[in-house]
Amino acid sequence: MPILDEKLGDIYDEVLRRNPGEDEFHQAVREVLDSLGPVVAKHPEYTDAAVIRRLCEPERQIIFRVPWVDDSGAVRINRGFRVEFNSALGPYKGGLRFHPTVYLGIVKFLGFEQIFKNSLTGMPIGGGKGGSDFDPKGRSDGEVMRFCQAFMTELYRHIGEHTDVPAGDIGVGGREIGYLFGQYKRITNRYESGVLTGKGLTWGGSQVRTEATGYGTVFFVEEMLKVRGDSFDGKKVVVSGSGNVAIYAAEKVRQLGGTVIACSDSNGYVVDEHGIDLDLLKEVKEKRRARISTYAETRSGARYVEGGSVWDVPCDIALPCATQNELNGRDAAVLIDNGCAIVAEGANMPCTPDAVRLFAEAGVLFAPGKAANAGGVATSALEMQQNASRDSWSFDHTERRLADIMHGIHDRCLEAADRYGKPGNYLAGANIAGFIQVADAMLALGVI
Ligand code: NDP
Ligand code: 2IT
Repeated sequence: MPILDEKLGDIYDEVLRRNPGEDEFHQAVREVLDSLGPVVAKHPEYTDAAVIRRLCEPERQIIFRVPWVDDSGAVRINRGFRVEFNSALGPYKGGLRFHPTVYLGIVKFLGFEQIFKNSLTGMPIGGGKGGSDFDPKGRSDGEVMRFCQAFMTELYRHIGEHTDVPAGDIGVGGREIGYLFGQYKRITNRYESGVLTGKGLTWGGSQVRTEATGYGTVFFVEEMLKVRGDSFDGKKVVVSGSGNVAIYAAEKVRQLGGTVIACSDSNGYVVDEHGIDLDLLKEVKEKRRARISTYAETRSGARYVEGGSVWDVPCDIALPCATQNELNGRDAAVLIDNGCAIVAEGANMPCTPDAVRLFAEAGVLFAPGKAANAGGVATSALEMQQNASRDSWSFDHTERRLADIMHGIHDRCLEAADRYGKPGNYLAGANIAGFIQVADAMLALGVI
């Protein structure tokens, strides 16, 4: 790890001390601080007004009990979280994650990342994140509905279209947003569309929100390629995961002329040299909610590998779209040996610090999640815009807006990287550009 300058080192030590055991949060803070040396050197006002210290402390952290009744009549207890991290730029905005690994450290890392990501979009949204250690796998529709209702029965008092606007993340998609919105509406007796994003198209949702994160990641990579006079045409791409982000990243890669030859879930991966069949993938994952192994059972020529690492599959472009720390130093070394030229994070913090360092040393272009996956939350902000004006836009119009936003984020990263002496470094550029906008807003709003 690079050595932090003295002021930033003290701030990092304080974060470690104040937040014991929250490894993912430490990692996310460290990654941002590693980029801010040249910024604080030029702008002492940020450290003088304790902007970075304030940024590292969430404005509000809510932890609550979620009791619900399963199909056998047994009472179950889960833990719910909402971390309202920073509202300098707008209402707290960020997804809800339902996964058994969720604890405060995960929610805080995601909420912290979200501040800079949302700032980079240029839209008026603050940063927050929430979720629960509830595991939706194997649960019936009725159980998921009762869980969502119990979760919202506490959450509703903390959110609102001008306060805090949750959306989906791992384990939370259109079905869950529906149950959550239904319960919010029932408790408050208000049809407040802008309180959640990722809603269904017939009741206030936006075109392209489902596709937005995956499409946006691929639009970002398209810009990286364009700058180098290249395109997706003929490129072999590996995508990890097979959820919302992975599926729509794969769809846009195919539309742009690339071939996605592998994807995965937490049990294993499939390789399909002819290109992943997206209709089949959607049928298996979105409709049947089955495992990725089912894909290989149905598709001739596809191979399923139980366990192992999807990054062993040789490719030109790697898109990690599953979860944090899913691509480690070993995986990075294999990708580099196999000639991979670009890695873009569709997921939040999927590459470990070791992997990121190896990519930099090997000259592999690396797009950090807070830039590359910002298309999801940006389209959420477009959904809020449509809700506020009681309008609904066409698919084409919304997709063009998304493409423009990703183009803008790409250029903002490069411009900030250049200005602070790190030309071509998307990681530094994303951290610096995201930070400066929110830091300037915090200075303007005074000590609050
Ligand atoms: P989904 O729940 O739709 O899909 C998650 C995918 O990742 C599944 O294939 C899942 O496999 C796999 N996965 C999850 N946890 C693990 C794990 N511990 N080890 C291996 N594989 C795992 O989630 P999304 O596609 O929405 O989210 C994927 C990533 O993208 C997350 O990092 C999320 O934070 C990020 N993201 C999502 C956005 C969105 O709009 N949805 C926006 C920006 C970022 P399995 O089924 O086996 O669990
Ligand atoms: O990580 C993310 O940006 C998301 N899960 C989407 C958040 C949102 O509010 O759309």
